[in-house]
Amino acid sequence: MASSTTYFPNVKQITFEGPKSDNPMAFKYYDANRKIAGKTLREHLKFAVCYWHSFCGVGADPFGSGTLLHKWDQASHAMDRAKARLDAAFEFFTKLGTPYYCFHDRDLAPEGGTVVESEKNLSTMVDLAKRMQQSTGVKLLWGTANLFSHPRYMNGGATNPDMRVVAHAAAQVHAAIASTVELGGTSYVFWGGREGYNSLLNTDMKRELDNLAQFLCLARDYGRKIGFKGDFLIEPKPMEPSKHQYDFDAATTIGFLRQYGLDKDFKLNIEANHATLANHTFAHELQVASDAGLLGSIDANRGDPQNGWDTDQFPTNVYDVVEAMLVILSSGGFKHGGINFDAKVRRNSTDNEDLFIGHIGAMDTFAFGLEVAANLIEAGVLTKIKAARYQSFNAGIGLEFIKGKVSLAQLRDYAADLPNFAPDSGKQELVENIVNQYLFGRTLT
Ligand code: XLS
Ligand code: NI
Ligand code: NI
Repeated sequence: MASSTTYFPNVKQITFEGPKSDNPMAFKYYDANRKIAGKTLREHLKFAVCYWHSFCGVGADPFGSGTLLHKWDQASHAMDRAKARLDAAFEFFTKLGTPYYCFHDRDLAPEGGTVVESEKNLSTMVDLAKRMQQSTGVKLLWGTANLFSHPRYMNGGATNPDMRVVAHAAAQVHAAIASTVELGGTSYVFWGGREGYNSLLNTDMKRELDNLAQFLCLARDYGRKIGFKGDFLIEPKPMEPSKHQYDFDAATTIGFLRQYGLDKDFKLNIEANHATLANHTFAHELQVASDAGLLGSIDANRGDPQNGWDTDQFPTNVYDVVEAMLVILSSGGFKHGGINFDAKVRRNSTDNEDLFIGHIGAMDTFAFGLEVAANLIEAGVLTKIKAARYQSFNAGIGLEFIKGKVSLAQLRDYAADLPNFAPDSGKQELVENIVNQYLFGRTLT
């Protein structure tokens, strides 16, 4: 294996220097060992680096080829490149100080000419990754199978109309779950980029959804059989690459999981940019998942408000992150999940250090967001205002209504007897100002 300074020679260990530091290569807020509400920031946030954007992406877009010429991509054999990439990845994780990473099977190891060859490539890389994990202490948060890049998946993976392709998808998931278990991953993700359709004229949607559920049952059973105790996660996204993806958003996915009885083993991995593509906010999707008891993990990034695709930018919008952390903390934080940066540097960010800078800013944003959210929760102002809005359900006919003890006719009679009254103010500006007050407070100290 290459020495640990081969790929990012100019970057030293990233450390916490505090809010006054001007060093772009240092944390301003993320102090991993600092405690907030009884837990360290490292434990609360459980940051993960994604393998695909960080080490496999080359900056290509539909109008131009790659701009990022990675040193680990130079060898002529795919397996040699995979090994170099693994070295680069672990050098990056350890210098940045992120405790976890995430991968697709094909990020870690190249596809071979046959199923057996692909499995062999993957298991060779899993052995090497396991050694790297042991020597660095970096852990796997989740693994997944890439069921969207290979041309055979052009009509879908688990929802493909052709049984032969479904079997190929199964072979990949079989190996990817085994690899995740072998590497101690605590979650396993399904993101269905091609599980959807482009035209109803040639698509039997019901059959495809039935098949998807059956496929997920088989994956679940296999995972449990080989000792996987973590969460299976579905990552909703409304579109791209399919015109209509089946896991459109959190509510759609929860309905699907409940319909097929999968909600005991499957939870959701909510991605910020997917939320906005579905015309929701990140916080909305988190709340929907949390209210269903199915918030598993998050893919942290941000989209661009002016365009409609998954730009996967690093999350720097403090306000959105405060709102997200309010939901995450209120729902008890992460158990098997964490915060995976499904984000990439821009195509024209070509310096070797830019990948660090993107992650540093994102980690600082979440550390700051966590603190503001924790302060807001501790102060209890928002909780009090929210509770007060519903106080009419705490007693009397409101409580009876909740308990199912009044009929529609009884409600009608109650309304008929009510004197005229002015509706209560929703106080939206007040709650928004309270959030800002907590944001201002932190930055002024
Ligand atoms: C794509 C998805 C993908 C998943 C993992 O939009 O975000 O990267 O997170 O397959
Ligand atoms: Ni994602
Ligand atoms: Ni995405």
